[in-house]
Amino acid sequence: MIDRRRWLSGMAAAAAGALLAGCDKLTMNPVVQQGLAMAEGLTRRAQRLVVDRKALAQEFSPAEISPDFRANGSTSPGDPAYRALVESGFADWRLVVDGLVERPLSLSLDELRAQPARTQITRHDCVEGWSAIGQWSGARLGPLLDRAGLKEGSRYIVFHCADTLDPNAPAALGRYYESIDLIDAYHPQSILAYDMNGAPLAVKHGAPVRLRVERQLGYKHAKYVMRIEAVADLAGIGGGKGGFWEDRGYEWYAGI
Ligand SMILES: Nc1nc2c(c(=O)[nH]1)N[C@H]1C(S)=C(S)[C@@H](COP(=O)(O)O)O[C@H]1N2
Ligand SMILES: [Mo]
Repeated sequence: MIDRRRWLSGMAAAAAGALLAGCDKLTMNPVVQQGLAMAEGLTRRAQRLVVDRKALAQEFSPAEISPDFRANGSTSPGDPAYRALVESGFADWRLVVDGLVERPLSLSLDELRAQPARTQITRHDCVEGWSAIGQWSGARLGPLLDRAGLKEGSRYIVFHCADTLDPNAPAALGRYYESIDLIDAYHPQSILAYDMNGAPLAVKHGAPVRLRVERQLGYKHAKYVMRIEAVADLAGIGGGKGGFWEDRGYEWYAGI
């Protein structure tokens, strides 16, 4: 099982690499994907990882919510612009949606809360080897992107965050950011969460808004989201690999 998982994650990395290299016509071809999944007699679960990107992540009952949900990575960003937002109770916070969109948006927290929403109880899996179950409520990403209107040619959604995780790196590389493709952006469980376990998101968990992208590992779930940018490719963003950790060697597609 361990070998299979390792093989699969290697394959996911290869597929992600090919995607980034622009070979999407091949890797997105269902026949090619089926063929890859059938090889080595993969289990149903493994096939799902490769073929069924639209399947829902498992949801849990309220009784299963973790009493202590660990906070990880940035937990109290010191960036002055972010501190000022915290002081004002996020009254001046705006979520910018721009890039390859017809109608750029700048939404207050109240406006975001008025968007089509979803609540889900899911398990967060960090690559460092811990998991926790929490309830998340937030604006569905798909309807938000439809409101902005994606332009033809947009293929990735980039999440720019407020926190500098690596103060020693040049500015463009020290700031946290993440990216997902349109399959995950339009996945029904992909939300911009503003509530956790029924209360407004705490600073340590990414206040006022963090991404939940439930089919992927923890580092994809960008906290402190300030700006959402639709792009054609990831080359010009940060270190060019699609995320803070990806720029440091992590896989871009971190499917669970
Ligand atoms: N902006 C930002 N988002 C981030 C991180 C971070 O350091 N900064 N850490 C990531 C990692 S590795 C994990 S496991 C989760 C942790 O979320 P939590 O603090 O709510 O547990 O956030 C992810 N999103
Ligand atoms: Mo993580």
